[in-house]
Amino acid sequence: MTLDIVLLHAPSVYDFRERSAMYGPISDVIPSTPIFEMYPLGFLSMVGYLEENGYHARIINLAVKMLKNPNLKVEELISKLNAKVFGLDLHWLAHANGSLEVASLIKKYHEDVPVILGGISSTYYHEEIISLFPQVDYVIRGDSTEKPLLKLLEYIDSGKEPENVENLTWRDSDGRKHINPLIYVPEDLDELSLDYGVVVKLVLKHRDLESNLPYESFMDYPFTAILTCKGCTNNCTTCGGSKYSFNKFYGREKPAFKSPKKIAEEMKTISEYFKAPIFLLGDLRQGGADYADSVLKSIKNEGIDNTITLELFEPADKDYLDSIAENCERFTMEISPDSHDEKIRRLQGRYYDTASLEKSINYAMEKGCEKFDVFFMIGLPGQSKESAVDSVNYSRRLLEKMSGKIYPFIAPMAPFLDPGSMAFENPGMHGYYRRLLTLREHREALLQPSWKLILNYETNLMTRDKIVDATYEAMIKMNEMKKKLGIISIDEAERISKGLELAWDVTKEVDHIASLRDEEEKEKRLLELREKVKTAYKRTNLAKKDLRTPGRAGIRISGVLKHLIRGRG
Ligand code: B12
Repeated sequence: MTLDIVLLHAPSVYDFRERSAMYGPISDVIPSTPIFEMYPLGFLSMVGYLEENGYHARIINLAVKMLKNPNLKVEELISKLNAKVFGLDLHWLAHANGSLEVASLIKKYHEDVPVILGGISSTYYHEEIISLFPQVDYVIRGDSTEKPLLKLLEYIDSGKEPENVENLTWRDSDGRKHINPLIYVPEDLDELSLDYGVVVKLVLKHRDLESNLPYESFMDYPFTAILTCKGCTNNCTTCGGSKYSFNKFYGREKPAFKSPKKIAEEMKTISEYFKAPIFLLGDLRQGGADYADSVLKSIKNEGIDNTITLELFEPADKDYLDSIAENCERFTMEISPDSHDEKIRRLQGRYYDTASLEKSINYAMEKGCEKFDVFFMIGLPGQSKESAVDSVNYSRRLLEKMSGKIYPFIAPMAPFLDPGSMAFENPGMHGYYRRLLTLREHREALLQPSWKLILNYETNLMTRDKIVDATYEAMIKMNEMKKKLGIISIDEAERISKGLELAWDVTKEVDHIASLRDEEEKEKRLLELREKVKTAYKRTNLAKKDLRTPGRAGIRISGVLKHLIRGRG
C-alpha cells in the first residue's frame, strides 16, 4: 500500500552505531537515551488530523528501531518504504545531523518523493535549510502545522506550486526559494487532538510496535504527556521556547491554552490505555488561577486515576496546592530553580526566592505529593564552577530540612544552548560566548567524539572544560549525598559513582585523542574506547530510575481490547 505520508524520527547522530563517542549526561533528566529517540508529541496530532481528513499516515521511529536492533539495515528499510511524501522532525537542534542524513537517504532511494521538515529548529533555520540542503523540499514553520501540512499534501497531489500554503518555505521548479508568510498560529488548540489512541491504532494496523514507541524504554515505563499550551509567558534566558523566542521566531505573540475540557478528554484516552503517570506540560497557572483550577476540577470530574505530574514555573501558594490535592487522586510535582543562588536564578529569568521555594515544597508534601523533583542546571549565566557544585550542598540542606520523597537532580545544559533563546541571540549581553551559529556548524559538531566537544557555548565564567568538570564533580557529589541519606541503595550508588568517574576520564581521554594529528590513529584509539563508553553509560544510566514516579506503570490491556472490539484498529 502506498501511504500518503510517512513521518520519520531520526536519531540525533545518524550513524551513532558505528561511532565511538562519549555523549555523557546530555539526556540524563529525560526518558530518552543520548540519541534523543523521542519523537515530538505533534506527530500524534499530525497523524490524527491527516487520518481524519482521509490521508493515510504512519510514524516510523527510526531512532528506536536502530537502538533496539543493532543490525538493522537502515538503507534497506528506507528503500522499501512506499510513500507519496516523507516528513521528518527537526524540532530539537540535537537532530541536526540525523534528520538531514536521513533526508539524504530518502532522496537516494526515492528521488522524486518530496521531503518535508518541521519543528522549531527547522523553523529557526528554514532559510538555510531550503538554500543549502537539496535533500529537503519544504519546511513548514511554526508550532502548529497540522493544517498547513494537510494543505501542502493537497497541493502536492494536485501538482500545483504551493504558493498559498501558510508557514511554508520552499523551492520552486526553477530552484528559487519562497518564504510564505508565517500566519497560521492558532489561538484555539481544541480543534486538534493529541490522541494516544493513535499510537495504539498504528501499532495494531501496521503490526509494528517499535516504530511507534515514543522512546526506547516506553514498554518498561510508559510516561505519557499532554501539552496544555503552546508558547510561554516566561522569559528564561537560555530557553528557546520562551516568550521572547516564540514571539520573535515562531510567530506567537502570546501563549494559547488548551481548554480544561479538552485536556481532560485527552487524559481520559491516555487513562484508558495506560496505567502510567500523565505529565501536564507547562505550568497551568500560566493561564490564570481560574484556568488552572478548572483544569484540576475537570481531572476529578473525569475520574482519572493516573498519577498526575504537575510542573511549577515558580513556587505555588496554598490555594493552588490545596486544589491539586483535592482534585488529583495521586500527584507528583517538579520545579527547576536551576541554581540555589537567587542572584543566578534571577539572571536566568526566574524571579523567586529560596524561602518561597521551600515553603511550597513543604506544603506540597504535607498535602500528599508523592514525589517532588527539583532540577538544577550547569552552564547558567553568572554561574561559576564552585557555584554549580554548591547547588549540591544546598540540595543536601534541603533534604535534611524536609520530609518525603524529594529528589534533586543536577545536569548540564547540553548539548546546545537553544537557538532563538535570548542568550543565543545576544550572547555577550548574557555572559555567553556562542561557539556555533549556523545549522551546518551544529550538524558538524554533533559528529565530535564527546559531549564537551559538541557543546555550542561557553560562559564568561566557565570554559567547556570547566563545564565538564563542574558537571561530573556535582553529579558524583549528588550521588554520594543520595547514598548517605538512603535515597538510593549503597550498591547502586557505588556503581553510579564509578560510572561517572569513568565517563569523566573517558571525556578527558577523548580530548587527548582528538588532538592527535594522525587520522587513522585517532579513529583506532577512539574505537578502543568503545567498551569503556558502554560501561560508563550502563552504570550512569541506573540513576535514571530516580526520574520515575512511584508505583507500577504499564499498558491497560482492557483498553486495548476495547479498542479492538470497537474496530478502531
Ligand atoms: C514538552 C517539551 C519537551 C518534552 C517532549 C515531549 C515530546 N515528545 O514532544 C520533554 C520533556 C521530553 C523534552 C525533552 C527535550 N527537550 Co524539550 N521542550 C518541551 C517544551 C516545554 C514544549 C514543546 C512544545 O510546546 N511542543 C509543542 C509544539 C511546538 O511541538 P509539537 O506539537 O510536538 O509539534 C508541532 C511542531 O513542532 C511541528 N513539527 C514537529 N515535528 C514536525 C515534523 C514535520 C514533518 C512537520 C511538518 C511538522 C513538525 O508540527 C507539530 C504539530 O503542530 C519546549 C519549551 C517550549 N515552551 O516550547 C521544550 C524545548 C522544545 N525542548 C528543548 C530541548 C533542548 C529538549 C532536549 C534536547 C533537552 C535535553 N537535553 O534533554 C530533550 C529532547 C528529547 C528527545 N527528543 O528525546 C528546547 C529545544 C531547543 C532547540 N531548538 O533545540 C525547548 C525549546 C526548550 C528547552 N530548552 O527545554 N522536551
